[in-house]
Amino acid sequence: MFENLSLRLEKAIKTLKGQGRITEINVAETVKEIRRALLDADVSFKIAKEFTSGIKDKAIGQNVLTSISPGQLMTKIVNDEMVELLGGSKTDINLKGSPAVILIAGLQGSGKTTFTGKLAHHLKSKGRSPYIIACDVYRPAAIEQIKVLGQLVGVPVYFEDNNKDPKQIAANGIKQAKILSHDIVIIDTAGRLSIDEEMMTEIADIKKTVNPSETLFVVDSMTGQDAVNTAKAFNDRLDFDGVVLTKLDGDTRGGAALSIKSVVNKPIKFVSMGEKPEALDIFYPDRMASRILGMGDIVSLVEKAQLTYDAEEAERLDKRLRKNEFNFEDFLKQINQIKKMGNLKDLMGMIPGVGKAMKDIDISDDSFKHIEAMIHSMTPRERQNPEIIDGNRKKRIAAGSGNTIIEVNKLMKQYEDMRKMIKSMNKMRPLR
Ligand SMILES: Nc1nc2c(ncn2[C@@H]2O[C@H](COP(=O)(O)OP(=O)(O)O)[C@@H](O)[C@H]2O)c(=O)[nH]1
Ligand SMILES: [Mg+2]
Repeated sequence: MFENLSLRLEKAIKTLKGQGRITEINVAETVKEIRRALLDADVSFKIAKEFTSGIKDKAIGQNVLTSISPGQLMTKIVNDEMVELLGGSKTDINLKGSPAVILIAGLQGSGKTTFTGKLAHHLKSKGRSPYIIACDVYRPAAIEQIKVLGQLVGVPVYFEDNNKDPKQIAANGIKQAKILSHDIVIIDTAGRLSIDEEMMTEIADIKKTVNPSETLFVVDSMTGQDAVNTAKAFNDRLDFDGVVLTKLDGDTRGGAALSIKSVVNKPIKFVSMGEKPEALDIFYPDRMASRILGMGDIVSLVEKAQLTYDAEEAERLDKRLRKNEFNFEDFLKQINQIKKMGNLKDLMGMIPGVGKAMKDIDISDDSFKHIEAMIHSMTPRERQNPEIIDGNRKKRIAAGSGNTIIEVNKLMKQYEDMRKMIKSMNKMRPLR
């Protein structure tokens, strides 16, 4: 789903990789790329522009923690904006009423009838007792289609062969649902190939007659900006409660999904990804965003890091590193910071600076224990001045921590490598 958009966004964010911090200058290129990616995904210019300026505002002036890279921080910012664009949080359908009435509207071919079957299946699996009312009186095959679907999911369908008034059929169906003690009715309606006055009047009349607790607008996501325009037209007339995006399994670029909420200000409630009754998903803006970004893990990493990383300590260490001061006490503190953040294997590759130097070392919780034990066996003076650690001291540290001289030498070498790495890093980054 939305592969191209995902790739483009990933690429845009990658341009920040290797940058020490987010600045007005280096964020500009990324933001431009993001905007282009959105436009190519068929997001309208206005929305793409608003989206990217929101990102820019948030990105500039953000403190980049030493434990995450600007690229990772940017991923988080883009993710948060995207969640907002997609509607914030999940919105449930309103099932009040006995029976609760759900009205399905949309253009012909958008997937209304298929969705009706899916929703019936979904509600039934939740222990409800749905009833379907077939109100597409124009195509003879339509009633047949919904009857077959109803049978497939085990939900009865109300229809009238010789009645051409969908309002009446809907009202009669609801009466019948009450008699049969169904607690939910789903009304499948007819649609035209494009919006016309007659259709709008008909669906508005049905709505007035049945007074639904939930009106859902079904739209084919493959139609891009057209989907958004149709949504607007329907919303102006129907004031619907939620959107169902269908055919997300197809080769859709994502424009409809990303634009619809901000245009009609109604939440997407379901997405449909196939023709089978099971292919219905409740819409979660956050899950969709991390799917589009394909970087859900980075987002949670950044959240975790922001939550647990001791900013003051990081600042202090950063200052020391910039002065090429780095001793075993810093080493120990750094290890503690890293450990606080959880799963080391996941984290190691992502931590710039000191973490990067340690990446090549086999880092598991156990090897940390090793290192910590050795550093703990040093005297404070040794920790602060590693250069005084000579052969005799190494012997003592090895014995004290239950390690061999070889391991102490390895630690000393790692320390030296890190110092070198910090020095070369400092040469590359500007002084503050
Ligand atoms: N791939 C795919 N096809 C779908 C989906 N939803 C509906 N369709 C197909 O789209 C066509 C029109 O669907 P239908 O439910 O009859 O639309 P209606 O005219 O709005 O009732 C049918 O061939 C469906 O099988 C979906 O989520 N994915
Ligand atoms: Mg239909």
